[in-house]
Amino acid sequence: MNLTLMKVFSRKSTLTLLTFLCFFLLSSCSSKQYTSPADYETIPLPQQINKKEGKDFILDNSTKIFYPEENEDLKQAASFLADYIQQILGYSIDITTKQRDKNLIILDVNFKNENNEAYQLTVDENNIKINGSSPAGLFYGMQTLRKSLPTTNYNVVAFAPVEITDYPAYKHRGVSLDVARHFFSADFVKKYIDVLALCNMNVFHWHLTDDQGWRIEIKKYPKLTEIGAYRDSTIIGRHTNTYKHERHGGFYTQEQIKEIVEYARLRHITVIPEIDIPGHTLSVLASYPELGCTGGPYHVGCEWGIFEDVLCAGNEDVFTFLNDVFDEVVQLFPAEYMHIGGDECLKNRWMACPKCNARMKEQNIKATKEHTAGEYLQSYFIKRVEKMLNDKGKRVIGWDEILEGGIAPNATIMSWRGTEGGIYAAQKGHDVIMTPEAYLYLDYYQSPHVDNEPYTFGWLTELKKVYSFNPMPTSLSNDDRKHILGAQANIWTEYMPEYKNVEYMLLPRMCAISETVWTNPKDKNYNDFVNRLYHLSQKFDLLDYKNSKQAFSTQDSLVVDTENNVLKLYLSKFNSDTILYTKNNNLDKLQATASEPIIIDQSVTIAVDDDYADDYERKFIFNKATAKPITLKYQPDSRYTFRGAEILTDGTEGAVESYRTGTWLGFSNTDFEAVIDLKNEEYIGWVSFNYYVNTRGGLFPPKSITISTSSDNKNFKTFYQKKFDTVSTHISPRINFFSSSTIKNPKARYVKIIIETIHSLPDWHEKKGDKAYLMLDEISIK
Ligand code: TNX
Repeated sequence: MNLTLMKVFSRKSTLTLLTFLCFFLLSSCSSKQYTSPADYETIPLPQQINKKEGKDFILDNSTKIFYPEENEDLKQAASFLADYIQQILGYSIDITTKQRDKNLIILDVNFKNENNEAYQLTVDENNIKINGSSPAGLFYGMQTLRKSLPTTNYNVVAFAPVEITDYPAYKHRGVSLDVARHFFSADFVKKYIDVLALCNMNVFHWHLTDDQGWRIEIKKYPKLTEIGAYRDSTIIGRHTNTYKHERHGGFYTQEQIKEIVEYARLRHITVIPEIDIPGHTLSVLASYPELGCTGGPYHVGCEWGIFEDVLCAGNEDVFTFLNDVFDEVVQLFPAEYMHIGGDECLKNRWMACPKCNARMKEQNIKATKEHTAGEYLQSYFIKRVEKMLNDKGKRVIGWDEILEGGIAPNATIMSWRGTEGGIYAAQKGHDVIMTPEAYLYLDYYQSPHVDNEPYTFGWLTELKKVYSFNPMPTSLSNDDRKHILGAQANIWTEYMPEYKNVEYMLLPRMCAISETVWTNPKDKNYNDFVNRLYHLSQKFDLLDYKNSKQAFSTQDSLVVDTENNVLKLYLSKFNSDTILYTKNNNLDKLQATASEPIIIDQSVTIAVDDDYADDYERKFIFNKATAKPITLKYQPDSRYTFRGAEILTDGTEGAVESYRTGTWLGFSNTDFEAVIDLKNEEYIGWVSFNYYVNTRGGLFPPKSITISTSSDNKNFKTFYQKKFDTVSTHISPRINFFSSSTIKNPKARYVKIIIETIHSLPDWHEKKGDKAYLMLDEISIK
């Protein structure tokens, strides 16, 4: 088992599984009946929950699900509901078309509401009634009922009398899955759809093609799947230049696709396929090299990122090809929309290609102040494909890059590089789906303890941040607001080799998005959400979905107190005011509260054990620089600033797996100069720190390091200087430790560190001239 997987199949999940097994065994051995209450406060939180007076409705195996005869939709719904109850409570209940006075769960679809996904769920002593404004509305009512069941496998459930009226805030409630970077079986796709349904999501955006694999059978172009669906090897990690030499791939036959689309339809989920063009198409070019600008040879992508080779915009055969492909695609997907990608298309090949140049001449394309000629050519390309699809009766969605060079007349925008593109498009009268990467990309880390997590592309998007997103920009006029159709969570699978990785990254963060697109924003409350999530999380366990327990684990926040030169560690937990922790794995348990910090003034490891959630452990290394004031002459890069300079002296070593989650400070295009005030004259033995090197990612070692000391912060005396050799070939990702030699005349109050950097990437680098970064952490003075 590789490391990523080992982390996914953690000790905790084995424990959870064992707990459930015990429950099943115990409850099947004993004849005793337990009653436990249903809990309507689930996720997404229903719009209105009105408690009523009266006795509880008791659900047991004598309860029946009733639907009016000869209604196929309701018959289907009844069978789903029976399955759901069986999955959670462990026993089956009957379905009937015969009315009776009592002990029924009545399904119906005549609830009058202007929202066509609304439902009302009423419970009284005699019956439960779920009444949808449509079969979809009924379906969501059933999801609420299903999520309200206790997970502890009790035999009997007591439903308090209630009237729940519920409907979604947005009509596009999407989740994507990238099956191109890693291929997942049709069975897993169904399991994925199931959990979307559980959380009231209604769009499954299926990213079917990319550089690293073409996953949809196209009968007219068999090489797309014979060649384009497989790659010979896969890069290990990021920028490592080392590969796993194993063929990877697969595709879905048209029959499988039809089956999945139908499977989703029954669960009121629309499948929108994405055929990503004109960039992200190496898998097409490997299959049909004549569709590229250079003619190849090409091969299916074995690493991640963006590639120069894209579909030729000057070759008519490309448009014939796309027309044929879409002829088949539109037959398979009844959705109103087709997603045509349009993201991250490099223009280098087009600019050097005679056919593309002829096309630009024919179209009278010239660069302007606003856009490059390449962007106008991309706009031409997208507009042509949009027309092609409009003629086939479909509307198109594209990533926000399709705004560049002029938006296709009827296109809907998926705003991913932020919300600005979406705002602009809405103001221009286009529909928009919000999916800003900083909030809704679920391929980023969800826990700050990144070295204990499965490897990702970097960045930190904790549950709380996902939850905080509001799809409706305040800057939009009332009139333009109608263009915001909703929001979407995206799962890109570069670093998710196994389906368990996908589940873990999706859950529970998708739940936060589900509440965002469903519930009234004024009813959203993060702490309340986490409490409700705790119950839902147990359902994920029961249904065998790997999910992160980070939100239930010990949360911390660190204050670097440069007045008193101590670190203050605040611990908190969602369901308890006090926390028992240990120091240095000592057996003694100490008590912390959310308002009283643990004061740290020496090296120590703080740990908290947890039964259900992740254990907590944080190591602090104290030295003379820790918690001392530090001032920077040049500011860090805005993307790598996080908490600012204090990161360098907060007693916390930078993470090994990622420099993007707030434990490293990054500088670009500038030198580094810092002064640390030790507050008193101190003996200084030596100065050390780490720097992260990853030349393919733009992270370079210093050019030189100079260290000087002073007693008055004015006159500094240099005691150490080192020049580094020029880097002239790539260095794989690593953390380098730097330490000065011992200082001769050691007593001083101020320590200055100057690091010269290369500022921009050297000529030999693929991205020459781009910003070069210096990534630093934890300065130590001993
Ligand atoms: C950007 S989102 C991409 C994807 C990557 C993703 C990784 C978008 C339109 N393009 O191709 O998988 O970043 O986070």
